[in-house]
Amino acid sequence: MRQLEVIDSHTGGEPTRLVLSGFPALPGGGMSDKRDALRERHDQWRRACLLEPRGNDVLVGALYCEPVSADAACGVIFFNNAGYLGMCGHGTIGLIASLHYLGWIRPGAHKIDTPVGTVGAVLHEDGAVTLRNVPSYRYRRQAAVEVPGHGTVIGDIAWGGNWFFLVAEHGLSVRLDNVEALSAFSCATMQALAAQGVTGADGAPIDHLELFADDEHANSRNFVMCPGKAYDRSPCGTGTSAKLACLAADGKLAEGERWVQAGITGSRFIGHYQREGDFIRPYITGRAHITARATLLIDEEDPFAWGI
Ligand code: PYC
Repeated sequence: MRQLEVIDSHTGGEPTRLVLSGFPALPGGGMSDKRDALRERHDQWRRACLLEPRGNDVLVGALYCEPVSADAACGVIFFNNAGYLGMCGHGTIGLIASLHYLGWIRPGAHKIDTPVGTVGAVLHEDGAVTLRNVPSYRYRRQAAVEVPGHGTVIGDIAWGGNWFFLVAEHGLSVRLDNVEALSAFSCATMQALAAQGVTGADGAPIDHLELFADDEHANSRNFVMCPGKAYDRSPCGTGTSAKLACLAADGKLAEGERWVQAGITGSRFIGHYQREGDFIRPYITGRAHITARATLLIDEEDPFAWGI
């Protein structure tokens, strides 16, 4: 049997499966080279780890790697049911909580290498984690897309470690009892963005969509659709970063001012930003809980050994 050592956690309801060992060694001097090697040569390991029968569509994987920069605690490659993520905010919070659970790190500041750059994370004494995300920015304001069955949908396009389309006007109730309609609308809009060539910078596909509504206990509530058609149970760290970039660009949130972002399940991230030239530097605070430590077994004779 092949064996994968994993630690599962959730951050505001969104699960992360941290893979400690069992994946093949990845060549390359940088995290994006390693991510490309995993995608091009060893994708079956992502599938075995995350897809049924061992996983499910909601799980986000985090492959623990040796650091590539001198002062980082580790490197990480994030992936999900559909492929690979640039960055993952809830996943970084889950990674830090898992490393703390293992006794590998102590409260304090840590650096983590990702395929889209090195991020920072402070593990607080009370277990909360503050992510210092990659520089983020709004790329386009109020871009239009024609969505079959829904008409013209307007949204901002922003980078927060992944590409997001952020929609304020959608006419839908952003509540947990409406996730079917929210998911259908989000998937249709993402398909329309791709079909109509509405992209991030340099033609990068927009693979996350964010819908907003008011919230009684936060500045805003969101619903985030991820690539792979699973919605984020947390407020989404990279999505909250993209939101902060749009608020900053609109002059609606000052540098250092606190923003409370609720997700569709009611969990919350606290954000603020610092200006860095044309970019903002987002800081996102959340909390993760460990749910399992396990050895996944892969039996080569199992017809579903490498996922469904
Ligand atoms: O928290 O950044 C995030 C994230 C991305 C996809 C799922 N969660």
